[in-house]
Amino acid sequence: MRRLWKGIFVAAVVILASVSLFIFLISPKTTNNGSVVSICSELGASSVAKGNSTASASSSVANFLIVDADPGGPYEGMNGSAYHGLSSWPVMHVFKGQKVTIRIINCAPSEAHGFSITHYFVAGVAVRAEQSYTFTFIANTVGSFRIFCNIFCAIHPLMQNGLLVVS
Ligand SMILES: [Cu+2]
Repeated sequence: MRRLWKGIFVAAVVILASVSLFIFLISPKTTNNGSVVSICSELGASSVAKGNSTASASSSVANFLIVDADPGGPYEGMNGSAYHGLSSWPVMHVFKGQKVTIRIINCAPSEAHGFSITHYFVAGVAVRAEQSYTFTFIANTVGSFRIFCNIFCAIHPLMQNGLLVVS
């Protein structure tokens, strides 16, 4: 009788493993290289967009992701700036000479959001709903530079107090 139960157990494990493998093989592979909409839908379960990040001092590059989102979600504002009152958010700390790449994705379904950095990205960009924009610069000036939305939007006051720190 014990051998019978053991056989059933082994068979169950094999069937479960096969089904899991099958589901894994047929399911679509989604990565952060996918469309903005798919990235936005994954964000709720990940910690990809932290508000404050410091680049690795030993690296020549610094990469950041900015998520714009409308009221309701954990990323409301810029990386959740709506939930941080008057404190600077997000804060990106890089080191002089690093090649900084910032990718902005706008998860808002219908509203454009802007992105600008004093000194480094004065012209700024308006990122349309469900679009992304990536730009790169060399952080060759030391200092603190404000990051803010440069176009009017419904949550404009909540997107005025980001910071780029170059040291
Ligand atoms: Cu705005």
